[in-house]
Amino acid sequence: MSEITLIVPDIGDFDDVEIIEVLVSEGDSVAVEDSLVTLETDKATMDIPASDAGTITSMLVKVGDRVNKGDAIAKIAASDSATPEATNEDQASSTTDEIQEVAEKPKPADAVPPKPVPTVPRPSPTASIDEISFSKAHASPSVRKFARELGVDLGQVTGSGRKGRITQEDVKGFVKQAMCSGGAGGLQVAPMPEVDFSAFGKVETQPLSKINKLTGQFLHRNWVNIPHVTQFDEANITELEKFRKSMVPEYNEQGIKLTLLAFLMKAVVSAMKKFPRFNSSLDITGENLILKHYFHIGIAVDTPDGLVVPVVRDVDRKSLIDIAAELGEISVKAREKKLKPTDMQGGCMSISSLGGIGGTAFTPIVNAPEVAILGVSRSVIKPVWNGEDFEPQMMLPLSLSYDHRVIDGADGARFTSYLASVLSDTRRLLL
Ligand code: CAO
Repeated sequence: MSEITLIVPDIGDFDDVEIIEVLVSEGDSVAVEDSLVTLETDKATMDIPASDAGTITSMLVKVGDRVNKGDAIAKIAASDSATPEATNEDQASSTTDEIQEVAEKPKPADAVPPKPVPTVPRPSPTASIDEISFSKAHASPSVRKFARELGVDLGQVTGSGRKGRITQEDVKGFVKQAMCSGGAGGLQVAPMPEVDFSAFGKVETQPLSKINKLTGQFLHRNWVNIPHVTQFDEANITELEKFRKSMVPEYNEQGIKLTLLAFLMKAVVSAMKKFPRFNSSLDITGENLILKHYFHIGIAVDTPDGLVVPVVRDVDRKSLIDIAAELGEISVKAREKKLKPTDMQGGCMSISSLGGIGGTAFTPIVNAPEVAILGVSRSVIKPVWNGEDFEPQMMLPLSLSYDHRVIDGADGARFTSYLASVLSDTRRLLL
């Protein structure tokens, strides 16, 4: 058995290309063409395949390293079927043709039938693969291949890698979740019956918008997978509204609409700092909490095509006025369909404000992988007992939904009580 060094082949005109994923480790057996590492250039990601088969004896690279043609990736003890006579030069002269670029063309659904995987019980992770969203998903060729083998629609998988890239672990986690929710002990629900509505009167069929379809899948997944609890509360915003309204004309002149939402975002961040579990996510195994030290807030925006949730970053470091200005910009961008996918990623907690529309309370669905969402309804003037009299006070209804796997009921109530106290006296934001 001979030792062979696996190297980076000819990767075209790229220099110093970063390794974003290492797909094998010491002791793994690899076959010829198995992917070893994933590289990312400005334009695409590419997998580097093994030129020989064998068992990896040492890995010579790690995530973050930058490599060029001819650099060593790993050493293997070549197996019998290997071709020991192949030299490094032979490997280096293999062309980029061998490397699958990420910009995979959509294929007809029957061109690449997902292989049945006996270990995954019915129902399969997805009923069918949406080829368009699959092709647009941000994932390396090896992850695409892996997803196809399991019949996973990458369009439905949330990426945990850099810039939202989907990793092999994300695909495994998706399958695991599908198994838990669909397998023995999981949800066993009868399918919806098909109804001929025209039998009861005149009807018309309207196709759902792309946003409606994507949001629908996402909300359904979150609703089914997350044990939701909604905590209701009220905040006395009489003083806050007096102050805000006194400032409105000054900022209107600068084209900035100083709405309640900017104050709410600041107050939510203050509460997240006090209760850090609200600024966390469960990892893909469901066994660890990832606590975040940044404060990005998603805002649900109602558009003619459906709901989108752009994210305002670093709310803790921005002034109320900067936040109000940014809110104005993202609302316009959302309604003009100018938001980029990255504008909607990285949120820590979301706010859904229906205050401009109406209602007294509602139960928003957690925007996973976040663990909580604050719903806000229309504020009303109510008589509030001050110990001696009833006083008219402006009360804001709060509806906080949270993931009960991460947040206890007591903490849910503490969070809204604290939030209400901050909103009733915004000087607390300075503390
Ligand atoms: N109580 C009473 N009035 C309120 C209010 C509240 N809680 N919140 C806002 N308002 C008022 C505003 O002051 C404004 O009044 P004027 O026009 O007289 O100034 C009016 O309602 C409209 O506000 P707005 O909608 O322009 O601004 P906003 O900052 O409150 O909200 C945005 C911005 C983008 C969140 C909102 O336009 C929107 O799209 N909301 C819908 C979100 C949604 O669909 N959520 C459902 C998701 S399902 O979970």
